[in-house]
Amino acid sequence: KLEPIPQPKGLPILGHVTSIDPGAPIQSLMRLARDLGPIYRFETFGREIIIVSSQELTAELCDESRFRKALHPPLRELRAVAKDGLFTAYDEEPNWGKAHRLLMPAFGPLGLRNMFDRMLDVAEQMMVRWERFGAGAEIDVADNMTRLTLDTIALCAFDYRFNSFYQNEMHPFVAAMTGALEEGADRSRLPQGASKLMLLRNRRFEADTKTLRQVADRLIEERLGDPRLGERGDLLDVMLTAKDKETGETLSRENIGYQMITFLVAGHETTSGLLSFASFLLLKNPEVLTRLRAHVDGVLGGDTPTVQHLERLKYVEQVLMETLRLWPTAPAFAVHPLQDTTIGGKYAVKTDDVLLVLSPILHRDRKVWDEPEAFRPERFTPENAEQLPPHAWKPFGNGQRACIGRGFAMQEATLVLAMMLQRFDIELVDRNSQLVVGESLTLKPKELRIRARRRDIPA
Ligand code: MNH
Repeated sequence: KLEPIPQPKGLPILGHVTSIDPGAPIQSLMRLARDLGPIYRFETFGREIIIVSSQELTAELCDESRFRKALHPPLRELRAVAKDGLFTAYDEEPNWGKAHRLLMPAFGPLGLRNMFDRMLDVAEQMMVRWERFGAGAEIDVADNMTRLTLDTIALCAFDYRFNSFYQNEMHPFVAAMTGALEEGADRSRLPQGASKLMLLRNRRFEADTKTLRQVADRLIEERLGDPRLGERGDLLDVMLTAKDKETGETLSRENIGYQMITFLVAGHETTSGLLSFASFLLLKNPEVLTRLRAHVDGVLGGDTPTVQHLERLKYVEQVLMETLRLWPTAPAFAVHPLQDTTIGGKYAVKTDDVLLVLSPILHRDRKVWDEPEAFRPERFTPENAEQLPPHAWKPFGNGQRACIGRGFAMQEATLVLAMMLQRFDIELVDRNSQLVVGESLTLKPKELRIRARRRDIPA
């Protein structure tokens, strides 16, 4: 009783490439999922992936005794800059396990607590900047949030200041990173080998990769020569000094460089997108905004936030979780079957198939969420969240390969959103503006402009 996996009608040779908008591949896949249902086979330039987007099928794919992480095409391209760094490593590469074991504690509760003051430092810089702009200025939310999250990860992880709020032009590292990411994304859509012919682009890609590497190497050099090496206990200290218990080994210099690039890439665009989408959704849902404001005032009053406050900012967390439901900023993750198998009771899949979970559609599964398009943070009160079927909400991926920075991202985003509401009344510059979602490796709102007026902070 096997059935073929549905597929869109496509021209031979070109495959289904015509259904994909190269500027918005994820949104194209979302449209196809709406047409074709919770599983479909998709082919472009001889590369084939299977797109999955129901809770039932996703729950099967999240069973780690049957499936393991695959690198989907854009991730494979990212290996050019991040090699066997945590995000782009294959499970069986020894550096994955080593780095995972070494770094887990640094991203755990104690590690995050140690990072709090630095997160606050950068958040404060953005708040001061907005105050100085004044109530009339138009603030590009995604741009500000990207400066914030990049500065935060660099300061917390390596004690390095990009000082993005103090310059118009971002650090050369940022241009190099954006360039490399865009080239990677383009390459993943081209026929295999085509990019090899494009000399100019190749040269730029190589230059960008080299810039990333040089920034990482310089930071490593500086830290190794620092008499306080090992005393800060930040991620760089851990990587340079800690020994993996299982192998007794430290990470190699080369791999540390890849981890640093990984943290900077993985650690900023996603959180920046989250904060930007949250701002937009709040501005379009004034009842939620009002409720959130009251909650924040109740917890913080006029105080400077502390770690203790964060634990009590539960509604902020629910707002962020609901934001990640509608707009998971890392919108997909992929797996391979460990053995040839059948899913959904009727679809045959093989070990070399790439199965892509498309989270924005998964998160709108009508069997799980009523009125899936509605922005309702109450879905994530502990009582309601408990009722959800397994694997219905997967913005941070799955299992042992799930996001190591989840706690980091939630702590940072909770702090920043709470401070924003504590200090400012915000409004859209254009009340009628509709959401335009931009895509790179991640999703983020485009052209989102707000005004921020300083509030009188309650005593
Ligand atoms: Mn993050 C893996 C989403 C913030 C570092 N992250 C993943 C995966 C998703 C993801 C999804 C799994 C990808 C896959 O299976 O192929 N991450 C997010 C989201 C946010 C986020 C939605 C913010 C919101 N991530 C962060 C931050 C950091 C970080 C912040 C670092 C400070 N993420 C990682 C790393 C991995 C990862 C490292 C790879 C973990 C592993 O495979 O061991």
